[in-house]
Amino acid sequence: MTPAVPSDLARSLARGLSAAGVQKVFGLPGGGPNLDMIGAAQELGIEFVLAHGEVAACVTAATFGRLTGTTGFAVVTRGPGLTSAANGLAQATLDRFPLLLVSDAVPAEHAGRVAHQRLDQVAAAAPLTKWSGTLGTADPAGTVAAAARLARAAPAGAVHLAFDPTVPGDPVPPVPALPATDAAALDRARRLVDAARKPVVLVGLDAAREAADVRDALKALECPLLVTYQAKGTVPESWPTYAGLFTSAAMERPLLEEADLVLAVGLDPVEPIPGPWPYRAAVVMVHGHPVETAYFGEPLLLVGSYGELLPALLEPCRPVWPAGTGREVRRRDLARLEPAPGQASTAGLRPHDVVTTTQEILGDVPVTVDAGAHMLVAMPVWQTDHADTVLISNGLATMGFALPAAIGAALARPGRRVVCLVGDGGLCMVLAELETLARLWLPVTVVVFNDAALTLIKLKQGDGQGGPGAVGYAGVDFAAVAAGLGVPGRVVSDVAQLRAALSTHGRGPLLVDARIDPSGYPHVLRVTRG
Ligand SMILES: Cc1ncc(C[n+]2csc(CCOP(=O)(O)OP(=O)(O)O)c2C)c(N)n1
Ligand SMILES: [Mg+2]
Repeated sequence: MTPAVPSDLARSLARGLSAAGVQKVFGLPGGGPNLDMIGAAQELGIEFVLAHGEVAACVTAATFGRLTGTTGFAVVTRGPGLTSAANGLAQATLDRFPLLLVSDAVPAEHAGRVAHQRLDQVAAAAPLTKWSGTLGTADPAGTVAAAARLARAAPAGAVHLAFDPTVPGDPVPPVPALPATDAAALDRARRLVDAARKPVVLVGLDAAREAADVRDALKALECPLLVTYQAKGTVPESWPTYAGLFTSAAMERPLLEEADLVLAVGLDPVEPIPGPWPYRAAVVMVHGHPVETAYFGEPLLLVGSYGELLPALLEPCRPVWPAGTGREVRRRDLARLEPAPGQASTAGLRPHDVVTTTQEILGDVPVTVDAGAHMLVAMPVWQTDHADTVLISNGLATMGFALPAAIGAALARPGRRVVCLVGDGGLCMVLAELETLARLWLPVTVVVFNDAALTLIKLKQGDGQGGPGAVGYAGVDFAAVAAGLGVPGRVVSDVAQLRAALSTHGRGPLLVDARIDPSGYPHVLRVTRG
C-alpha cells in the first residue's frame, strides 16, 4: 500500500511549482500521491490538463514550457506510467525542450516487500534525461524549483523526479556555470571572418533562445543564411539573404561547396542528419553553451551570448556574394522540389498543394510538423517570418509529436489558431488526444496527409525488406474517427475541397483528412537528401 501523502507535503510541492513559474500540470494520474499533488496545485490556481497517454502528456507539457519560457510539468503514475513516458522524456531531451516529470514510485519503506510495479525508475529515466533522482521529504519545494531550473538551463531537456514520501530524497545538481568567452579564440575567428569572401551562415536551434539578438546581428550581413528545421523563423524567410534549410543533406550542398567559411550560429550537433561532413571550408561555431563539435571536423568553438559574440565576430565581414544570392538559391531549390512535369497528381492531393493551400487560408500561424515524408515537403514549403512558430521533433525525430505539440502550442498561445501537419501513421500513434483537443476546445486545425502507409519508410524499402505488408495500412477514415472523438472532421481529395474545409472552422478544432497522392515523394526525397 502506498501511504497517503501528507497534504502539507503535497502543498509544499505545489508551492515549489508555483514559485518555479509552472502554469499548468499535464499528465495521467495513478492512484498514488500524484493525485494529491494535482489537487494541491489546483488549490494554487495551477490547472491540470488530462491526457490519454504519457508520451502525449510529456510532449504537450514540454511544448507548453518551450513556448512560455517556463518548464513544462507533467505527472505520471509509477511503473507503467513512468515507462510509458519514456519517449516523451527522450523527445524533450534530444529536442532541447524543458520538461520536469514527476512519477510516483514504490516507496523505499515498502520496497523489500512490494514487487508489484517496482522498477528502478530513477535508473530507467537517467539515460533519457539531463538528470533523474528522488523527490522526498527534504525541502520538496526547493527540490522541484531546482529541478525546473535545471530542465530549463540550456541545453534544455527533461528532468525526472521519482516521488517517494518515505525518504529525504536527492539534492538536485546545480546548473553548470558557463565558461568565460575565450578571447584568443574570438580573435582567431575574427581573422577567419576577415579573410573570408563567401561565408555562409547556418542558424541552429540554440539561436532561437536569443532570436532578437541573432536577428539584429545578421540583419545587415550580406551572406546567404540557412536555418535548421528547429530554427525555422529565427531569421525571417522574407529576408533576401534567407537561402533555405540546412539538414546536412543534398539540397544545400552546392551553396556550402561554394562557401569559404561556415559560421554555425547556435547549431546543435543533434540537428544535422548523420553522415560525413564533406566541406573544406573552415567552420566557426558560435554557441550559447559548450557543445560537441566532432560532427563538423575541427571547428573553432566560441561560447557566450549571441548578442555579444556575433557583433564582434561579424564586424570584419566583407562578403562578395552577388546581391540576392540567398533569395535566388531559395527560389531555385523550391522550384527543384516541385514534382517533375508529367508527375501531376491523378490520385489525390499533391502534398505541396496541401501545404501551400493550408498556409494560404490560415496564414503564418504556429505550426507543428510530424516525422514522415510529408515533413520533407512541409518544412521547406511552409514560410514564416516568426521565431518559435514551427515546431518539429528533429533531434529525436519521433512520430506522434505534432498533435500533442499542437495542443501545447494552442494552450501557450491563447486565441491563435495552430496548424498540425501529420501523417496517418503518426496521428494513429496519438489518436486519442483528439478527445483532449475536443475537451479543451482548442483552435487547432489538424491536417492529415493520409496515404495509408508509413511512406517515408516505404521510400527507403528495398527488395526483400518485407514488401507492402511492412509499411502499408488498410486506411483510416480520420474524419469519422475525429467525429467520434468530438472533433469535426472533413475528408478532402482536391484543392477546392481542401480550401473549403479549411475555411469552415469555428473557434474550436477541425480535422482535415487529406487524401494525398504520394507519387511525388521519391522526387522530393532525391532532391532533398540525394
Ligand atoms: C515513434 C517512431 N517510430 C518510428 C519512426 C520511424 N519513422 C519515421 S517516419 C515513419 C513513417 C511515418 O508515416 P506517416 O506518419 O504516415 O507519414 P508519411 O511518411 O506517410 O508522410 C517512420 C515509421 C519514428 N520516427 N518514430
Ligand atoms: Mg503516411
